[in-house]
Amino acid sequence: MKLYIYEHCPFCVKARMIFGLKNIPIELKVLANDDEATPIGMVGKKMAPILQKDDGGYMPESMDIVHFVDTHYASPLVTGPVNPLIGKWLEENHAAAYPLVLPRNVNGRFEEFATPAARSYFINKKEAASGGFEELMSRTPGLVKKVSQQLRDLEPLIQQSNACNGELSDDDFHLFARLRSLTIVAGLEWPARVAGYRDNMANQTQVNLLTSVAQ
Ligand SMILES: N[C@@H](CCC(=O)N[C@@H](CS)C(=O)NCC(=O)O)C(=O)O
Repeated sequence: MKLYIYEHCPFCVKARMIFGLKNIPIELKVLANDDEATPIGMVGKKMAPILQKDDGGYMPESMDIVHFVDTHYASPLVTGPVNPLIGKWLEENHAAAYPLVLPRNVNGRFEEFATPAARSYFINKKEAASGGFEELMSRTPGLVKKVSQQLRDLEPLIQQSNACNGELSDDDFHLFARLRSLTIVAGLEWPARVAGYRDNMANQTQVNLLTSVAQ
């Protein structure tokens, strides 16, 4: 199987996680961010992640990929219940996390931005939708303070470092993908329990954190 991804993309992280957790070999193909033709040719839309299955067919949508792989390769692992409080935390965190992470992505040395054209494509598209990156960067101090408080609020919700609700569930895909994105932000305060979960999940899923390119 092949998984088409962008390295910065949290949805792609969710899809990558299930392969790491089940120790299933997967060929990762990083799409250039300005390559519209390849994903449109595969699924009719410019998006990632896209799984190319063993039968040659293509599957988009991160959580569909997670559930497909989980139920078709060895015994299912993602069997635990979700906690609505994790969903609520993710929703509330999004407004502060997104403007912190978005402008930093272009300086993350990701393969999808290897060419100036791919980098400009991303900047133009995202600035049109979310505002200028310079203005977003200027909001850093307040947003870092806010997200650091949210990470403190998250701490009591994490039951185990290998599954936030004690048994692996969809929540782990959404939560680890968000925490991994946040590791591109320098200066956040990570409570010990949240950092332990982040680091353990990175090991278990074989998905790299972004600490080395944090800004
Ligand atoms: N619901 C989709 C969302 C995927 C998604 O929004 N991916 C982004 C990349 S982070 C994308 O392809 N955006 C279009 C673009 O980059 O032009 C999923 O869960 O897989």
